[in-house]
Amino acid sequence: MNDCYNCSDQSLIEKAESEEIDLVWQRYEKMKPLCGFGEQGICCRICMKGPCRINPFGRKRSVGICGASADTIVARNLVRMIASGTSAHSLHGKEVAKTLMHVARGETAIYSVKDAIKLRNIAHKLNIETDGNDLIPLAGVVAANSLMDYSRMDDEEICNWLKYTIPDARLEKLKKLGITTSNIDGSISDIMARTHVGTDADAVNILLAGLRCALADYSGMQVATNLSDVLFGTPQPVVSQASLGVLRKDAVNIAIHGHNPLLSEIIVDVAYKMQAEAVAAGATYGINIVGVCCTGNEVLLRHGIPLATNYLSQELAIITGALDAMIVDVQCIMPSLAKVSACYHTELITTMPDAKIAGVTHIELGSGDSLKKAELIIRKAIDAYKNRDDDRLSIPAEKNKVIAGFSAEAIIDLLGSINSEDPLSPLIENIVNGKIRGIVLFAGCNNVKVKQDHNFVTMAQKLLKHNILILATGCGAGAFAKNALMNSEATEDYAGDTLKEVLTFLGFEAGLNAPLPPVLHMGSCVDNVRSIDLAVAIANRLGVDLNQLPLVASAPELMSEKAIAIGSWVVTLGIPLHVGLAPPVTGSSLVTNVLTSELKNIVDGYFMVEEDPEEAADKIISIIEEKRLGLNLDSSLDSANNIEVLS
Ligand code: NFS
Ligand code: SF4
Repeated sequence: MNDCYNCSDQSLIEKAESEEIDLVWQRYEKMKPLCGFGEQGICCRICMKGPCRINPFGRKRSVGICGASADTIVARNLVRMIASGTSAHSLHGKEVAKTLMHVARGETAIYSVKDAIKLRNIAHKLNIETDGNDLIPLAGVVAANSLMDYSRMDDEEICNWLKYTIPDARLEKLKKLGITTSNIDGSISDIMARTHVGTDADAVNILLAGLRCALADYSGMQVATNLSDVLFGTPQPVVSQASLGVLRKDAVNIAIHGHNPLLSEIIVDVAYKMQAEAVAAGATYGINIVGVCCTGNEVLLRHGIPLATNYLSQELAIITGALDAMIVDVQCIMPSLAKVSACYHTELITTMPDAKIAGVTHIELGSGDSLKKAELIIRKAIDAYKNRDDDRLSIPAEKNKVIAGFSAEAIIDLLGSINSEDPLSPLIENIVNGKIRGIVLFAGCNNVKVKQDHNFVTMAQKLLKHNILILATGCGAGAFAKNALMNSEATEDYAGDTLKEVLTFLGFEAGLNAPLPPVLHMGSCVDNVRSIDLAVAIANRLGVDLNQLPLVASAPELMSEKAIAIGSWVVTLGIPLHVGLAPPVTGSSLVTNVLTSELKNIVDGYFMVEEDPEEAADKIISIIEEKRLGLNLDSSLDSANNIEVLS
C-alpha cells in the first residue's frame, strides 16, 4: 500500500515495517473497523446513565436514556470539539500575551520587544492611544488589552481582537445574530456548561453557541499570532528547504515539534551558541535544527529553519536513524513517539507542564532558568549523536526549495514596492481584471484516512491552472513545502498563463529576480488569521464584506479539534469552506443540513464536504466564479454595479 504521497517517505515506512515498528498507518489498519456511531457523532458519553448510542436507521433507540435526540447529541459533540480547539489556540495566545506583560514589567531577561513597528501598529488597530507612550509601557497596554479578551465581565462588550479586525458589515451581522464574544475563556466554559446533561437540548441553539466559541478561537489566534510577531519579529520572505532530506549525516540533528514559539525560539537561540560543542563531538556541520508541524512553520518563517515534515509523518523523522533529539511542546505530538524513539538512539524530550508523555524525559522550559535548561537539552542531543548507529541511517535524498514568510505585512510591503501609495492595488487590479480569478486558503492537518498530502497537492495543481492564487498555513503549508509548490519553479510549472504573468511581474518588481511562488506560506495554524487580515484589507479597500470576495477556504485532510474550531469561524466570517472528510455530524440530518446549507442564509459561509480532490477543486472554482459574478467583476469596468476599485 502506498500510504505516503512522498515516495522517499514510503521507503521509510517500509524500513519501519522491516524493523517491526508500528507507525500511524499500521495502527490505523489495526483499529479498523472504526466505530460507526462515533463517526456519525451519535454516541453520547456525557453522563453515566449512558453511554448511549442512537440507532441511525430504525425507531428503536432513537433517543438517549435521558431523551436526548440524535440532533442534540451530534450538536453537543460538535461544539465540544470547537471548545477544545478554541482552548488549545487561545491558551497559546494567553501565554504569549502574559509573556509580553512580563516584558513590560521587566520580569524576564529572556524575551524582549523585537518588532516595535508591529507593536505600534497593533496599538493603532486596537484603538489604543500611542502618542507619548514609550515602547515598553505600550507593550504593557497592548498585553493588558489582549488579556482583557480572556477576562472581561461585561457580556455586552466585544473582544478587542474580534471587534477591531473584521469588516464593519461583518461585525454588525454577528452582533445582530448575538454571536459575538466578550470573553474567550467565557465562551469555552459556556459550551461546557450548556452541554452538561439536561441543559441545552435545542440543536440550533447549541450550534449558534458553537459559532460564538469559534469566534473566541479566532480572537485567541489573533492574540497568539500578533503578539508573537511583537516578541519574535514579523515574518518576511525567506528561502529554505523542506522534506526529510533536510536531515544531515554530518550534523547533530534536532527536531523541534509542536506549536508555541515561546519554547522553540529559546532552543534556536541556544543551539546557535553551542555549535562548537557539536563539532567537538564529531559532527562536522555542527547542530542542524529542523522543524516539525506548526513549530516547524513558526521557525521556518522567522529563521529560515528547514521544515522536516508535517503531522502524519512525524514518526518517520526518527525512522531515518539520523534524528538525535526531538524536542516537543504542546499539541499534535503523537504519544507513539515515545515507543518509536526508544527503538533508536533518539532523545525525546517534553518541555511543557501540561504535555508530558509517560516514561519520557521531561525538562521544563518557560521559567527563569530556561536558557540553562535549553543548554541541557541540546547537550543531551549531542550525547545521543555519539550513539548514532550509521548502519541504520536512511536519510531520503529529496528536499525541495521553499520560499516562506508571507505575513500579511510582508505581502503588503512587497506590493508596496510597486505602488507605495496604494500597496494593495496591484493585487486588487489583477483580481478585478481576472488575471487572478480568486484566492483559496488551504489550512489544516493531515489525516491517516487520506493518502498524505495527496488532496492538498492534487487540488492546488488544478486551482493554479485555473489562475487561482493559493495561501497556505499549518500542515497544509507543510504539504506544499515538501512537495515543491512553494518556489518560483512551481509558478513556471503549475500556474495558469495569467497567474504566471502576474506572479512573474510581481516577483521581478519586488526585486526577487524570479516569480513569486504560486502558493504563499503564511505560517502555522494560528497564523490563519494572517490570511484573514489580508482578506479584510482587500474587502475594506473594495468596500465589501468578506463573503463577497472570490475567496474560499479548504481543509482537505482535516483531523484535529482545532481544525473544527478554525473551520467554524471561517464560515462564520462568511467564507465557504471545503472539507475533504465529513466531520462527525452525519448522524443528524438537521445538523448536517444546517452546516452545509442553512448556515449560508445565516452567516453566508457554509461547509462543503467533497472527498474527491479533483471534484473539490472544480466545486471551488465554480464558487469563485459565482462570487466574481456577484461582484460583477468580469463585465465592463464602466458598469454601474461594478465596484469602483480604480477610483
Ligand atoms: Ni493545525 Fe498545527 Fe498540523 Fe493540524 Fe496539528 S500541527 S495547529 S492541528 S495537524 S495543521
Ligand atoms: Fe445518554 Fe443522555 Fe446521558 Fe448522553 S446525556 S449519555 S444521551 S442519558
